[in-house]
Amino acid sequence: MKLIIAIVNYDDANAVIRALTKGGFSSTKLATTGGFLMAGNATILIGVDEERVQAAIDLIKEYSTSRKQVMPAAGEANFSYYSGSSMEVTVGGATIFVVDIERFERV
Ligand code: 2BA
Repeated sequence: MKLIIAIVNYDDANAVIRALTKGGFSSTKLATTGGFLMAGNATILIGVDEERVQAAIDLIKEYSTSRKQVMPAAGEANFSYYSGSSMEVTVGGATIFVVDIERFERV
């Protein structure tokens, strides 16, 4: 069994989860914050049999849209470590990690 950890744009998260549920996958959504933009995103955890990993990733890919986001200049937000002017970065579709699960139980 594998654990898929998918970081998606907050605005895409519900559509991704709906598609996963319709596809027979169980998932958990966590509210998270990206370390670079310090903006809210969503991390979706999906426990899945190895042979279905690609099917889950295909769904995540289908419902995650890549978009441009602006990193505010210092003074516009609370970025004590960043002093440059505003810059635009391309975010997503999704950042996906797949890790082995040693043990999975429902008790
Ligand atoms: P953030 O950390 O807020 O990053 C947002 C976007 O800013 C990134 O999009 C990337 O285009 C840019 N970016 C991030 N770090 C940068 C840096 N040091 N220098 C220049 N540009 C940088 P994505 O790569 O699509 O990442 C979207 C979100 O996925 C990230 O939000 C973060 O929450 C997560 N993520 C991405 N790579 C990760 C990793 N290796 N480990 C953990 N989380 C990751």
